[in-house]
Amino acid sequence: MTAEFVVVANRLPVDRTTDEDGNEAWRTSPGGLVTALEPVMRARGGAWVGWHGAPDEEVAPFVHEGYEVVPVPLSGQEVAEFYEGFSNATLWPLYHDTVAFPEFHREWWDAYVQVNLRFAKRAAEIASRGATVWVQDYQLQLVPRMLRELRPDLRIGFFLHIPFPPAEIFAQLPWRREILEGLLGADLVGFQIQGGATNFLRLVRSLLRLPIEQGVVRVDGSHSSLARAYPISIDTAGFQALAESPETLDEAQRLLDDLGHPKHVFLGVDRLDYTKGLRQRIRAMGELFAEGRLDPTDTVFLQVATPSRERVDEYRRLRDDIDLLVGRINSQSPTAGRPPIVYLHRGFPRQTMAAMYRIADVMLVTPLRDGMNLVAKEYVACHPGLQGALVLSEFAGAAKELRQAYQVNPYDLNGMKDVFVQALTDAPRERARRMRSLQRQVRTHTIDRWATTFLEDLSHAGSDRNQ
Ligand code: GDG
Repeated sequence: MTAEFVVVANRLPVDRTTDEDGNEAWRTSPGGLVTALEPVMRARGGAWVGWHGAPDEEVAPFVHEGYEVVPVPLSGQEVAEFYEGFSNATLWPLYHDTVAFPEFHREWWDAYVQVNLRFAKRAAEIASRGATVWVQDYQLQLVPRMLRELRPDLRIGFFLHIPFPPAEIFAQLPWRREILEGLLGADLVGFQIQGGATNFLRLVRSLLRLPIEQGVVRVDGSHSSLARAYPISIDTAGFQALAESPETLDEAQRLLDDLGHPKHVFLGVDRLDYTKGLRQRIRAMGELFAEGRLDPTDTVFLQVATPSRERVDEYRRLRDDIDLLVGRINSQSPTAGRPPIVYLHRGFPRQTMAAMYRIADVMLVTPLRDGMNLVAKEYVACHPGLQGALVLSEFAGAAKELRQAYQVNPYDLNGMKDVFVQALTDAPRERARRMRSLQRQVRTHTIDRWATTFLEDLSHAGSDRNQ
């Protein structure tokens, strides 16, 4: 089997499930990258190369939703060193403004190189002559160059879903040159916002001393690489249709019944990750309840935290911290009924998420740093009418587009508290004005447009082919 269009990502877009009779099946998995790219694959077909999620196991390729799924094996040690180590305990905190301390270990780096090479080789095997290969995200930054060396006939794109940090932070990385050179193997390197592209180009100039003109890096005599921003989005119409389906309406009703029909609902939906600003958000809400600025008898704060990376130490600590914080706030509530914070540490079907977005009067999206943040856009797509309110951190990529959200600095607790209350109490006309503008943005800038624009630019970018 070969394919003309290949996506390469650390994880496959499917999770294995086993039913009561022991039958195995594959189900589309949650997460930002998958939410964004799965509709693109369904529409275009091709192959998706990635790890299937279980260590020390070879899985044969199979077809899912009309495209080919090509599993890449990882050993238990590679999961620990490449995935949990270098990807999630070195690069993830480093690229998110060092909001947690990045760890540098040489053996993690060795595993990163080894696994990147395996992904590059697998993609090289299945890409047809002159094919387009689209490599995704921070776990695979060496793949573009490795792939170009294996297969100079390919058109290679790369998209980084997380922020690309300022030079002062990136420069800490002992392997900074290798990463930059790895990315420059692509004909087109995409970032969420222009700031990421600018940071990258500045580093290329200062560390590699390569000539750059209008975002195009001349890498060598035959290859150049364009760096540009492509803000990612969602399947807006799909989310809207889901939110309006009779099943979702029923589910929203059930949710309100369970919550005891509060007058006001605040909502947070995040992977349980230290970049998402959960500690600060929960403290701010806790203080508002404690000070009586929000009344726990008629207001609830529903916070979903999807389990994530539970084998990485920093994530375990975060989980404990949040349990403690929520427990403390709820235990001090003056009322005996439903607690002010309903905290759910588990994943939900997409339909339940849509029902939650429907019933939320105020959506709290307050990351300390975030590449884009799709939850903010999903809320705008799903919440009916014009009376919802989106509170959005200025440090999320989405803040560059969703200008009319109630923007906050998540490090400023008092400022955040004021805006949380303002978002709830502003005049209906003001809320409608903001919401109308957000809806216009999310309806015109869809995932389809994102993918089409990137792939169209990729078809013109880069090297002279030697086919
Ligand atoms: C990375 C970047 C960038 C969450 N819990 C459940 C669930 N989700 C879905 C949400 C949303 C997605 O996962 C999360 O996307 P985000 O963008 O908010 O965040 P990351 O996972 O950190 O994504 C981010 C993104 O990549 C895309 O480029 O925006 O900045 O960090 O779609 O709805 N979905 C379901 N159940 C859950 O419990 N079904």
